[in-house]
This record gives sequence, C-alpha cells and structure tokens, in this order.
Amino acid sequence: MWRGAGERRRPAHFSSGGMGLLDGLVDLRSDTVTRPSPEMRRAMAEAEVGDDVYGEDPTVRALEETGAALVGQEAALFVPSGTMGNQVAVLTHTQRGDEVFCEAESHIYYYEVGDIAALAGAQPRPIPGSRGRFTAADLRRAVREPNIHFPRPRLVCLENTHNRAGGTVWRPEEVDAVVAAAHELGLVVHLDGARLFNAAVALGVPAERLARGVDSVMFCLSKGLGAPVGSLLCGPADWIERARKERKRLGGGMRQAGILAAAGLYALRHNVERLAEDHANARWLAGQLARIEGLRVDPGSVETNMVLVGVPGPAAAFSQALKERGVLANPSGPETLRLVTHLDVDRAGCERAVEAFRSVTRELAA
Ligand code: TLP
Repeated sequence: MWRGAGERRRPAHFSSGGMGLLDGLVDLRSDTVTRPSPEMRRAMAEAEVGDDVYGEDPTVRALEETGAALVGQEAALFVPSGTMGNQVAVLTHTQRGDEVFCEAESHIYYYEVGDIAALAGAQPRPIPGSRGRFTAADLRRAVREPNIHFPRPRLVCLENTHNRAGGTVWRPEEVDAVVAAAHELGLVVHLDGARLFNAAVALGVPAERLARGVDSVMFCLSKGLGAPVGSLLCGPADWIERARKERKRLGGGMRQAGILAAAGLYALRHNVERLAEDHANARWLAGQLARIEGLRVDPGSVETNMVLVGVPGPAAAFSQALKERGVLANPSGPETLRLVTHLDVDRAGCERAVEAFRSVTRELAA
C-alpha cells in the first residue's frame, strides 16, 4: 500500500502519473502516449507475480483468461506489443512462401518494418480498400486458383478500427462476409484489433461480436485503454500453445510480467466504456477544425478517436508550428495530420489544440 513515510519519499512522477518530458503539451500524436494513472500504478505495484515462461504468473494468467473471454476466444497470449502480437499470428498461421492478404494501408503491411516478409518469409498481397475496408468480392478477386507459379494463399488480415483510414470501423456484417469468403476459399483470418474496443464502443456491440468467426485476434492494452505496455493475441487453445513457442522464438517470453498484466487487467475493468469520451472529443475537434479556413476536415468521417486533418502545405512544417504552440500531432500523409484523442487529453486540451490550429493557419495565410 502507498502510505506513510514511503509515500512521502515517492518521486512526484510516481504519485501523479505526470512529470513526463512533454508535460504541459497537448499530445494528440497517438493514444499510445497515455500514462498509467495512480490507481493503475497501484494495481501494478501490488500484483502477484511469478515466472511466466514457466506459466507461473497468476496475474498474467488472469489477464489472458479475461481477455480471451472478452473477444470470445478460448485462450490468449500476453505479448509486449501489438506488432509482436500480429507477427506471432502471421508466424503461427503461415509457412514460408505463403500469401498473406491485407488491406493496402493496413498497419501490418505499412508499419511493421516489412516483417511479414522478413520474419515469416511470407508474401504480403495488398488489397486496395475503401476507408480501410474491403469486401468479400474484393477478396475473391485477389485469391487465385492453384497454379505452379503462385504462392499458397493462406491468411487474410483485417484491421478494426483501421488506423490509416482514420479510425474507421468494420461493422459485424462486413467482418462476417469477409470471414465466410475466406473460409470458403480455404484461408484463415487474423484480426488486428489494436483498437477493437474503440470499434465495439462506437457500435455499441460487445468486442466478441466483432471477432466472431476469426481464427485469431490481437488487441492492444497500451492504446486508448491506457496501459503502459502489452497486447493480447487470442485464439483456440492449441493454436495459442503454438503461438507461445513463436513468441519465445522472438524473445517475447517475459518473466514477472504480472506487473504489466495488472495494468492490462485494470484497463479492461475501468477504461473500456470511457472510450466514448475520446470519440466525443474527436467528433468535437473535427467539428471545430472544419470551420477553420485552410483546413480540410470531414467531421462526418470521424467514427472513433481519430481525426485526419488536411493542412495547407507540408504536414511536417505544420506539425512543427503546432508544437511551438504546445500541441503535438503526427503527419500521416504529405499534407495530412492525424489527431488521436485519448484519456490524457480532455476537452480543455482539445480547445487548446483548436486554438493552435487557428493560430498556425492564420499565420500561414498572412
Ligand atoms: N500504431 C501506432 C504506430 O505504430 C503507427 C499508432 O500510433 O497508431 N496495429 C495497429 C492498427 C496499430 O495502430 C498499431 C500501433 C499496432 C498494430 C502496433 O502496436 P504496437 O505499437 O504496440 O507495436
């Protein structure tokens, strides 16, 4: 317990959850920047732990059971990052030379350092989507009949919500249709659900409904859910045992990981429903920014916690000018910035961001 003399000696950043290098800035670069709250830190400090490589960490086990149940799967594996979760999935589903179908702007293809090829030795086959989604017909067109020249079609990857499309949501029936087509074609499906709970909260459906029928699903605890580290890869129990071996091969077997898993459990218990606040803030931001001359924003396109903002001129220069005004936002295209709302940015922070955008556009127009 945090009490008495010990508590007074605790460094300020430990009790406040603050005092980071960028304190005082409105950080809209990503929901990955959230820092654990004092309550979450307490849960971490008090976690029961053991050596998870021996399967002896009770908190990791509890997190894996809780997470698997939430997405309707039999078992789960705690991994250090979403990237590792996706790549363990690709490694477990495929063999060298297999073909992996994914949307052309998907994280697994765009942002994971080429590791479908580099680690699994598989060939990614990008499918151009519409706002991050593709249809069963698109998939059927992409999958070729067996032929001596072609790789073996094996895996389809979906992403919900879709990051580069701006946090867009796949509806249950859209997932169902692609999963049914994939299975008919003899393929397996992995769902990159880094922000699956954002999709579930936005649609008002259980996360399990959005993962129904898929062969594996990964979701992140370290994004909008607010944990400092960690993702869960979920699937059938025997498949997860094979995935556990791949995680070990990648060096992802962690020891007293219950300290981290406790944060994940806390996040699942306390931070899911509140994602609706982040979505409301994103909608509000988009509505305000759309009124600023010189910016290109479509408030109707905001489905979860992301806003894509077209800016006049290079996004990197605009981002720098925002930073000088205390607001951080990352480019996601040559003239596009991505804003991500999360539990460490409140409405007042969003108001400051709007002011900063107003000031930069005014200066550019002058
Ligand atoms: N996305 C990060 C960056 O890597 C771009 C971000 O700031 O949005 N799948 C999806 C859909 C993701 O958005 C991310 C992270 C991951 C997987 C990877 O998760 P981590 O960062 O834990 O490896």
